[in-house]
Amino acid sequence: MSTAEPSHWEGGVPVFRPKYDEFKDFYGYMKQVNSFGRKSGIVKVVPPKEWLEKLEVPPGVETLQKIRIRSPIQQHFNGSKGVFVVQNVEKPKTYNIIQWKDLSYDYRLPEGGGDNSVAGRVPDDTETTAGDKSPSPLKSSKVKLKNPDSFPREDFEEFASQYNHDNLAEFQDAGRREFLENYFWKTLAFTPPMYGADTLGSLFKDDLKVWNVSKLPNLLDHMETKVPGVNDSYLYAGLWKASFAWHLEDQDLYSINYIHFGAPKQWYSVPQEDSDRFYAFMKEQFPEHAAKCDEFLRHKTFLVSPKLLEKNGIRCNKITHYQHEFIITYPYGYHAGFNYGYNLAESVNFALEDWLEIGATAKKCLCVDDAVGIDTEKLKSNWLS
Ligand code: AKG
Repeated sequence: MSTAEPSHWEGGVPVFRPKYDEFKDFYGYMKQVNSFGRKSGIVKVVPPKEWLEKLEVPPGVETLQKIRIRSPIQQHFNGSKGVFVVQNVEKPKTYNIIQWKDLSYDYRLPEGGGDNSVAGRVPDDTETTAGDKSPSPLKSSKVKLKNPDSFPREDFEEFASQYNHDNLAEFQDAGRREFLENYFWKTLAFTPPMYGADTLGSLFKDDLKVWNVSKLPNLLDHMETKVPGVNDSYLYAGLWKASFAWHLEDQDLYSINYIHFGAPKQWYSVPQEDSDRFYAFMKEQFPEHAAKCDEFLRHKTFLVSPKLLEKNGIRCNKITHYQHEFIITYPYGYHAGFNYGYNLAESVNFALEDWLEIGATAKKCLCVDDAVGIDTEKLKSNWLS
């Protein structure tokens, strides 16, 4: 079998820029990059322009209208010095995308850092800068309080020209990103971010046959039922500081994450060679939780900073994931991260043949009764028949 070569490496993460001909066969391409991801924990795939041209960019009014962010979580972080436990409090509220963007103005990024930052420079009056007082999309402070289903089509027509993050350019500045990343780890416990995570749905058009996250050809097509987030895609509506704690996927599956629009995500991954040492380190940091459940990291509530991991001899890869790019996560590749601001991503699990053995021996967390349990023998026989 042929192996694809990364175009370059970033923070220990291989980055692939396939030509459309190599890219179009999702399953085949995943096999070609597998040996890299099975070592680095995650890889980035930058899709070719021919694929991007097939997408609805910018999203049409109907697409924007159908987005719903249901029961977002407020993430309360407890801890200090790079070690945190998150408590997720579900908010019984539904937002449409206009309301979600409006909410992002309550979760502004701090000023500072970088060559082009607002610090030490007066912005001209045409630009929207982080931390300034931009008007809300529909010029009303009551937008958030309205019924998400009551917005007329005209509101979405107006919003269609401003659906994206207002200042994407700032994330291209390495100094600005470094400032924000350090700020994130220093102030994580100060104000609880909001995350619209795990909402069933897809933003891909049904007729997209190539790399459509909601219908990727893979082994999980042979499952007999749809399991939300596992073989049915989830949408993730991010805001500044909204985080995903260190974890492996359910039953140690693969996952894929695509940012449709908005601010980037910061990702961290532990190379599989260090995963046992990482687990032992996490046990030391969170002894009470570890004593109650061997699979405590599946609770997705524990964050430690990359700096602390490195200080303790555990390698931590890192990469920034921009809109219109994919990150793939691999079995035994612990990963974590956060969002740099308002964005919308889509993610799902998948499996290659080599997962059958992995899935058969994956350990389950018994604290929750709805832990995913795919019958790998049945899947194998469905797949072979
Ligand atoms: C995944 O896609 O596998 C993740 O862990 C990231 C989820 C997120 O974007 O919050």
